[in-house]
Amino acid sequence: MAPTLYMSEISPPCRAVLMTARILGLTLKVKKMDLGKQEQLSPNFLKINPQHTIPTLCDNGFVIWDSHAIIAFLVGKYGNDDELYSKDIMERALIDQRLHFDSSVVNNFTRTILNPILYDNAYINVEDHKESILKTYALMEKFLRSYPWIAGKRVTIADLSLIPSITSLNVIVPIDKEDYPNLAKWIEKAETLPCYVENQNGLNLLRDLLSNRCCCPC
Ligand SMILES: N[C@@H](CCC(=O)N[C@@H](CS)C(=O)NCC(=O)O)C(=O)O
Repeated sequence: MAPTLYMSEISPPCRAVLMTARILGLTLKVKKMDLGKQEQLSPNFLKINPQHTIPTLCDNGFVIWDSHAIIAFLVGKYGNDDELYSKDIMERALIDQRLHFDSSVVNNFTRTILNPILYDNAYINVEDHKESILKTYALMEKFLRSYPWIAGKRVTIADLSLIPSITSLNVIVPIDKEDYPNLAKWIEKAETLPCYVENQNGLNLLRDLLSNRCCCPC
């Protein structure tokens, strides 16, 4: 039976799971959640995930949440090889470092900026977030100095995780190609991946939503 994914396309970590499933050729049974209606707080969903976050995956009775854990699980269970998540100790350590960077640094912005918009119908002031977002771009630029992809010569789950996060930030504070050439190139390459379509849909929704919710556009 296909694993069930509780998700919303607008959510960057959900898009990371959709991209991973697409690259693995895995069909998911998708259950869309409306965070605006707080569906994640329904008693039924809380029984599945008491932390009430999406993405959440149910695979034959096994429940796992947090996109980073989910995509590693999907590659381990459904991947034909370890291309996306190397078993080489050093290669995997680098992938893990980038995943934790996404989880602890980049996702902070998507949470701080997007949650008030999604849950409270709030407006955001881009200027309040610009400096820290630019610092994140500067770090990504450095990470991409030695390799074309974020953790080496080929696409890994670290790219699949960071692509939705960074492209979402790009909607809020556009990435200047002159200042961040490696980062801009990485996004251009990401856009050519067949699985990118899974990011594009949600990104379009996000762009529409943010177009009338951001003050002080930069
Ligand atoms: N680190 C988590 C973040 C998950 C997360 O915060 N998801 C948001 C949507 S982008 C959510 O479910 N918010 C609902 C809530 O926290 O109640 C992941 O990567 O899955």
